[in-house]
Amino acid sequence: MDSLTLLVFTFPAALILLLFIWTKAKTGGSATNRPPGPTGWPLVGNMFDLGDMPHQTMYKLKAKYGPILWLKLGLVNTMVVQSPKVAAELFKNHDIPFAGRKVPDALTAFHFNRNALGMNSFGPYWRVLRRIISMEFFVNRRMNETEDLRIKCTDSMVQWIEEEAAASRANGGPGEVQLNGLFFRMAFNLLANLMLSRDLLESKSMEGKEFFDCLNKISEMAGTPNVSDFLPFLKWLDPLKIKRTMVHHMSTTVRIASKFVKERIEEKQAGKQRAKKDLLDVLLDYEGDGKEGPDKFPVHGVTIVIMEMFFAGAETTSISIEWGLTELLRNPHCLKKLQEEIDRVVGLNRKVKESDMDRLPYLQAVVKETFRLHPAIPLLLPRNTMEDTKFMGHLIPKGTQVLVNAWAIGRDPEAWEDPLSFKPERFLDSNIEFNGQHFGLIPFGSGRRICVGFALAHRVVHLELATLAQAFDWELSGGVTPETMDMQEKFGLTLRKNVPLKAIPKKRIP
Ligand code: HEM
Ligand SMILES: *[C@@H]1O[C@H](CO)[C@@H](O)[C@H](O)[C@H]1NC(C)=O
Ligand SMILES: CC(=O)N[C@H]1CO[C@H](CO)[C@@H](O)[C@@H]1O
Repeated sequence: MDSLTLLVFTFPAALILLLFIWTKAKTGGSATNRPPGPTGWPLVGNMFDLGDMPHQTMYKLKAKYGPILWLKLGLVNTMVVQSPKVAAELFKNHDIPFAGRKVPDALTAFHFNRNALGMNSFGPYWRVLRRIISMEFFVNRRMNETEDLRIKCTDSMVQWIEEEAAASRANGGPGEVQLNGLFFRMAFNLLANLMLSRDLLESKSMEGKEFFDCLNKISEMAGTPNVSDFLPFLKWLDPLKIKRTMVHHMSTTVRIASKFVKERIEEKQAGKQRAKKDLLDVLLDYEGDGKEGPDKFPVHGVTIVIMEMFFAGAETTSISIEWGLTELLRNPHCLKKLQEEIDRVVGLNRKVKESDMDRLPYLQAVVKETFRLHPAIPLLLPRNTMEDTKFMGHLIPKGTQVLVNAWAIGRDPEAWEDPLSFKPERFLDSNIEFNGQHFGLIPFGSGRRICVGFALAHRVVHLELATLAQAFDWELSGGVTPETMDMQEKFGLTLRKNVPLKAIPKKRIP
């Protein structure tokens, strides 16, 4: 019997048995001083109550149980934070006890979790790695130096869009372009330039393409939660073959990434220096102070961090751009207002650049409104409670998984007027930012574990949306109208658009 068959047979049998015993375990409630939550089934808890849109189900449960929800996902105690007030309490007053990470089983392959920044436990290794990456790479000074790379990758994206439109017309089509893949390519290409000083897409070698394909697959898989994450005793079965498939793609990615790292080490040994340090230089040049963290980052560790930046940055950035453009097409008056602003401030004779952003308040409002309704990682990255913690009158045991429903918080009717409508105007007279200081808008999280790539993502999303609005007028095709556009989501670690956005670009600038 293979493991799947075994699962299929043993699972229902166990369930039926437990139904007979009929002891619906009470998971929430005051007896244990846990937050309130729905009663769970024995063993599986609330795992199958959440459906395929867990963020939406949790949001609905808020009406009944309030802003702190207690769930049992298999054997994993889970606390879900669903209002700005509770998020503020968590990040401002209890950040450290909740600063660990819950690691999905699939990400233990290749010790990914022990080497990556985002999956590492809270401690000296994480702290040193985080400090180096944020102070020596994602700082504004360094980001300023790499604007030319973002402009180059943006130009390529515009060119790909034109080429695809032309190809469609050449085939007798309307000139329609499916955009998600092009946005992902742009983000991937940019990360390769910034992290590795390599143009992986344009190089003739197969490596770039192989790397791209594997990353694409892994990003997809990392989001599928799996039975063994919640019922750890099934781990050895690897019920859905997640880990095995993951390991396969991951080993290719590790192989290619470690080759890049080794080549760089050889270059350094040969005394070659580059004018601008990329992330790989920053990681390899690091030397510890002997007080905290390692003396050097191990080669495997560097390889994993480089890979991680691609997972963390490519898909999040590209789906945010897709959702943003989708909202602009669904609300044509917003696109028009944005284009008027850009025409007034920048004009049509030159391209938008990063230093224009301060003078484009409506663009900034569009980006905020996009992040409010479509946070790329709807439940943020799962935190792990490092010690028994008293939180707002509840006792949260060590090992509890903490999810922050940024999607629900962005739609909280107490925090937002008319929360379901896309209205960038709401931000024009407000000082709300998404930098983790305003708890009604936390697409990048907050506290010590806030997104380390924030500065980059901030620049890229503004620049791309501005460019897409400046360079093109957009039309829908195939009988789709702004009113009938499909807005369904597809849940994973990231929140994708279920039906990819397609539109016809009409060139505005000569
Ligand atoms: C629109 C784009 C992005 C969004 C919405 C986003 C969102 C997030 C969120 C919600 C977290 C978890 C925060 C928490 O636990 O409180 C996170 C962490 C992280 N992000 Fe991003 N991110 C984006 C782009 C990027 C980029 C471009 C990079 C790097 C190139 C990046 C690298 C990371 C890393 C390494 C972490 C883990 C940090 C840690 O655990 O210490 N992200 N991001
Ligand atoms: C980065 O560039 C912007 C303008 O493009 C400038 O205002 C800012 O001072 C620069 N920051 C640093 C740290 O160099
Ligand atoms: C909970 C669960 O079973 N999640 C996913 C596990 O992986 C498979 C295949 O990747 C998905 O189809 C399941 O939804």
